[in-house]
Amino acid sequence: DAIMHVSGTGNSLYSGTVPVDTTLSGGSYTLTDPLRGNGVTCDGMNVKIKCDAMLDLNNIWGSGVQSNRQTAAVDVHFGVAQAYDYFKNVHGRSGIFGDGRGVPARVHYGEAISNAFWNGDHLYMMFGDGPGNSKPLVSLDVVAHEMSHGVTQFMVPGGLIYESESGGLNEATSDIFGTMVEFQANVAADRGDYLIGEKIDLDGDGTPFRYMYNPALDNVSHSCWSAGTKDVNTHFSSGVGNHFFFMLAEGSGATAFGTSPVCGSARPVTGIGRDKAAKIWFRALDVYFTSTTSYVDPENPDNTARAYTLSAAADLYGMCSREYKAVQSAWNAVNVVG
Ligand code: ASN
Ligand code: ZN
Ligand code: CA
Repeated sequence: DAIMHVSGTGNSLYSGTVPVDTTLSGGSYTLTDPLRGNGVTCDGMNVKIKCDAMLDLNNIWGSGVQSNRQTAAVDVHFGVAQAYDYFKNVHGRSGIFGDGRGVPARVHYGEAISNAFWNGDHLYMMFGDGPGNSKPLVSLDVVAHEMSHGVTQFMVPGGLIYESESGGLNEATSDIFGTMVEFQANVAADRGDYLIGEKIDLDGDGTPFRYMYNPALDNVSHSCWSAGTKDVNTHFSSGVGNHFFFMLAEGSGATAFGTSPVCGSARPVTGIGRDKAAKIWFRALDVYFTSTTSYVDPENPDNTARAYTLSAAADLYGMCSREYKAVQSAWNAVNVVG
């Protein structure tokens, strides 16, 4: 049979009606994306041990309602495509491996799992259906967050070790690019913001998983670096990197996306825009980061995110640039001082 690429239509849970790139094979369409390395979205069937192909006869996927198994799959297939395109078009990186190959994404993974993951051993993403299998963790920012873990693993030599401050930087990287993808996709139902997982509303009270402009708003994340930052969960120490990125992009104080307080008596920060901030972060990661890079390391002061983002800013904009100075001020504003 001829195998061909087809543009389908998806009715997602969180992003409204979206395009989905599919493959026609043997009379059925499948969620295999030939434009992005044949990445497949498959149905984990609410177990952990398998993932079945999803098939459709008219290439119109999902209904916008969770009870239709295709609906959450549309969010994942679309989200992975948006993330893939973001890394390729903005940063020149072709997928997780940099060689154009896609990776599988397992939707309906396990039974009522309130989480989503990147599996760095078996190399696939997986997305749980949430409490009571009713709130799938498949919003655009979360899907792009998980794919970004894969990019980090293969872009930084040895990955960015998932513990201590390097783990916090790993998490921050996924929140940063997850957010950049959300802005880039510019979906009417899910415009860009600096909240993570706000569409999922897992707690049912309208709160997101994380707040990049003021991470401590969740009562557990660190907005400001301290000696104890290395000892907390990577999703909480990511706050320092998220807060840095927010202020570098948007500035401190009152902004269109929330009020971002500087730490201690730091000077206010004037943002340089999110596109430049993301260029700096990506280049630091791509060219300079090592597997043990941290926020602050008195024994190895060169192996820090501050030093590497400054090198990246110098490469891109020059050492006398306002961008370089903004990187300095934004780190100062999260208590990572030079
Ligand atoms: N959702 C989490 C994440 O991607 C899963 C984990 O803790 N690794 O960060
Ligand atoms: Zn993560
Ligand atoms: Ca968001």
